[in-house]
Amino acid sequence: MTAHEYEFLTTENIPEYIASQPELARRIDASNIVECKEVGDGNLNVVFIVTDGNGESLVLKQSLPYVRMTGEGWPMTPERANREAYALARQYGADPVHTVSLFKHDPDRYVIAMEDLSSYTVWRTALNNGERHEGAARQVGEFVALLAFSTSVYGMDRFDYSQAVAETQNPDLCTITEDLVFTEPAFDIGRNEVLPANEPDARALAEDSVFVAAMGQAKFMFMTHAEALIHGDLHTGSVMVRQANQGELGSSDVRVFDPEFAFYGPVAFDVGAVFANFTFASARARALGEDERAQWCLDQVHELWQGFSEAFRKSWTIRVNPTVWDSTHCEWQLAQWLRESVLFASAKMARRIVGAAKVSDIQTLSPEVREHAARAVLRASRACAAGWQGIHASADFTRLVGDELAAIGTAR
Ligand code: SR1
Ligand code: MG
Repeated sequence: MTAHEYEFLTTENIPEYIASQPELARRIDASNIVECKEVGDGNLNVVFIVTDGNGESLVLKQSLPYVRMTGEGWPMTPERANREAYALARQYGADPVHTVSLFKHDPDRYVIAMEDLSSYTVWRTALNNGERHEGAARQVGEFVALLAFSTSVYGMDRFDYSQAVAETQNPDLCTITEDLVFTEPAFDIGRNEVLPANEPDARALAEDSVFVAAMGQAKFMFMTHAEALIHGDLHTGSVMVRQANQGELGSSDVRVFDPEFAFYGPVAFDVGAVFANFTFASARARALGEDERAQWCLDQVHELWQGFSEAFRKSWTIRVNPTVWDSTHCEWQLAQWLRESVLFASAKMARRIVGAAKVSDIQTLSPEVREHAARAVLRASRACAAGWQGIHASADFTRLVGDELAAIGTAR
């Protein structure tokens, strides 16, 4: 018997599983399940949406003892379900409006049950379809700020902070990030892949000593800067959006999910990850000749940063110790995080173009178009690696990246 022997969920055994879990059987009629579909489109887990005859539904997510993307050849601790359950609870405490509700955590079968967000769309899919969810970027910025503040020493007791750092160690999943995001873009161990036309671009990236040095700095920060509980994999595929039913015209509902990579790390890692994902969306639009939309996608960087910095400044009024952490320190911290976000964005851009786990924004472009988009993103990544320390405003990032993406237009 291996350390991780447990029964996997299947469409056949899910009714019995729900019947055995009182917290779930209260929410959905296990004797009258009318639909059970596997919808997981991530790289790691299986995800089912289960619906009963009364229209009640929930989501069951189970961690497998390996990486789903590759199969059993890449073993991976299913304990990640436990990390995710912990993080969801903390995120709910920090920002319930933007967090998916956790119904039940089963540490024996590595299952978490959550609310069904079928009325939402994965943000990456929405962006790929050309949709604009106004206000969504700002709300993601608010989410990151509320989580960062409330789980850092600015917002919590220092003894509780130490305990939280200890409780959230997540070395298996952090190692994936350290390898795939920071090391492998420049040091291929056989998992990288690009179009033949982009091979010179990938080579130039790997031979760029400024990029390599920047990745060394980013990786060290990632491994040692236990600033706050971070989501750890905050891309546009980890956010659900929908048009708000009420409120301002054009406003959006936003929910963040999938925090299995959560741990105490650098706050800017989450911010930079989303900056990079707006860059993919913008590169896609540029490559498709939609220049005005490309600008809108990049403008979301500014929106996110506004949401983040405003929410952080607002939280600052209730910091636990205002002595040396005065308003000067708050502005210093925000300026530092903005620069670091650009550094982390650089890493995230490169990894999704050359590395093992790619993004549909770029991959669903025809090879003739993709070649130009991929090249531009790699150039943007290198520009960020060279220029991150000189960033003073979010507009500096959009200018830096925008100039590289504009080259796609001339290449068409
Ligand atoms: C082996 S897991 C590959 C990637 O999928 C996740 O979404 C993370 O981004 C990870 O790096
Ligand atoms: Mg994920």
